Amino acid sequence: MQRKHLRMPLFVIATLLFGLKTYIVYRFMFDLSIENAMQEFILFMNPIASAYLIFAISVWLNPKRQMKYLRWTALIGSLVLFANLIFYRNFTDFITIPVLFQGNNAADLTGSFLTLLHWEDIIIFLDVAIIWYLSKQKFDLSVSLPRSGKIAATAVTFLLLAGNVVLAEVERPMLFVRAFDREYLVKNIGIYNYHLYDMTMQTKTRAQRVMADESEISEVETYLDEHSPDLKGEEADLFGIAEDKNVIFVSVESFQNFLLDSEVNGTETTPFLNDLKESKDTIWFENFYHQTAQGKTSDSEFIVENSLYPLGRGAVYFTHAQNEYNALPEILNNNGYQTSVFHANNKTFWNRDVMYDNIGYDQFYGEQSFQVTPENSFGWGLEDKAFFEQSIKYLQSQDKPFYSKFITLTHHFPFELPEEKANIDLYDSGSNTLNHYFQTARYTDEALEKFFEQLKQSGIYEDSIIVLMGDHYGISEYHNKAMSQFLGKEIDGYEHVQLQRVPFMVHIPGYEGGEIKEKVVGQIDVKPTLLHLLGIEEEKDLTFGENMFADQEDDFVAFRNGSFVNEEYIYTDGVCYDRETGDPLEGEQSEACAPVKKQVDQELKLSDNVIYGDLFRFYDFGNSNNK
Ligand code: GP9
Ligand code: MN
Repeated sequence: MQRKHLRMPLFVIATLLFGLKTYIVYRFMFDLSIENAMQEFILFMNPIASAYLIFAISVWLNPKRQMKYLRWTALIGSLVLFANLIFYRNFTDFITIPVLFQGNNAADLTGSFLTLLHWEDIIIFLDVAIIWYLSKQKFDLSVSLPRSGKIAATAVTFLLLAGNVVLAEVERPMLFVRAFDREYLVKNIGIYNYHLYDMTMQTKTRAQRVMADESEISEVETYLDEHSPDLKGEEADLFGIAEDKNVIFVSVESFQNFLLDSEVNGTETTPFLNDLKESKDTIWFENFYHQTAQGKTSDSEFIVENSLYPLGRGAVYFTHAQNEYNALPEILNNNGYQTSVFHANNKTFWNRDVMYDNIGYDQFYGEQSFQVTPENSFGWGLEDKAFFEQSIKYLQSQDKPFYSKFITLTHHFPFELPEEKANIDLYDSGSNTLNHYFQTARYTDEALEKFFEQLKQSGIYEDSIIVLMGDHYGISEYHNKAMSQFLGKEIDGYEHVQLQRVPFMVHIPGYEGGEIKEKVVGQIDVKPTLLHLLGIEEEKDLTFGENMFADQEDDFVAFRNGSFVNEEYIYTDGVCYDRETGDPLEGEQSEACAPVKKQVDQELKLSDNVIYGDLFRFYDFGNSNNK
């Protein structure tokens, strides 16, 4: 084999090109926060280490196979990077294995997909084109090394990797333990090693169910006994106020609190909800937080139904739909309620058909139950106004009392609305998403107003309580710049957490005791709160949330990434803020969050154990539905 000495082997060229390209993409196309020179260096180094890891394996192959291996791995690696970038633009997050198996969702996302493509994405495939071209040339860029040379080339891989891991660990101690923070992982070890890590985690959690045993559920029980206030339901004033009434629960898509009382060019965004929250028949929790993670709407449903935390990776609705639960619909069924869900989307989206069946909903009115025409649909499908209107006849046919959950759809990313249906101007900022956000929010506000009127006309209103809840954020961190223009302030960690507040209103026709509650509460508290209002007292249940009407104020709202809010503090990204002033606490004071943080971590872990180990199968809820 004749080779010119000056020729650089293709695996080295590929390492440099691919590594550099990946660095450019991390640095300029993702929105990763780089705080110091060390982080910058790690970000630069890890793509080169990863690229070398992938390409250096080729030295063990014969020259022809080497070329084939290099061009295909470069292409596959680039596709992985590209898929993550698209996913990131939508969710400010990285792909996990469970998310990959949510194929139906990906297919339904085609409408949003085009808006997530940018012309500069071509960069991702430039090096592939070069590597492909070089690998096909007559001049030979392969290497044939003696065995010792092959071993040496491979040894360099381990050196680079070890260097990377050591630097990452110095920069972020316990990086691998705190895996829920995917951004840290990607920044420090790169997207490819992150995927390897994710695969290992996946295998580990699968094994967890097999390994789980009964003693683990006692641990959860003991923790909940120790940390729940000893408060009998009847002691709080609203116990049973909605007894025997129908419950209409509306999960309002992507609705954040900052929409309430906001204006665009002098026009109110949500006139109906603004009035509703002040109504004498409404109790509005103004400090109510969503606690969802990768499973978005389905996570919010899961939290509300089970008072358990969602998972840090994937959507529980997909990953653990067959588990044993003691969910709200099952409990309501046992108490004489008919239970149903209304949502005008494909029934399999988020694996809802499977999960709903498992947790006991009697009916699911999906897309097939509605008349969807070109006139009454756009974006994600049937528009909210038609959705509510067409649902009334089904509601009337329910046996009373009933519990019906409605999930709206129009106010969903990318928040686009036909011009003639928009009754408020577009906002004007650098973010197209935020600019549109107000128009669809206004549309959904109008749809809710009409829904209330229809409920009144059909005679359902008087015998029902109506609960409205925002499912999760609609404007991700990716739009912080535009958000800070809108709010007129910088979005730091504190503001980011505060932006996770979503509407939670309990409307009780004829109540007249309406008020605005300041208490810090979250989605995890919804299940015990609804049961309290309905006067249902479960002898045995395991819930991480608490009745929002109870007086105790030592509780916290934990987020999936380990951040939390309680009455005094907001903790996020390692900073403890004074909740009142928004100031970060310094010196010794900054330790104030530590004890709560410890409990938050413990609680998230116990909830995970319940899900991964399917631990409720070992617990007797004293309920005929449970096996
Ligand atoms: C889909 C709808 C939206 O059916 O609930 O889901 P999301 O993308 O918000 O999780
Ligand atoms: Mn949603």
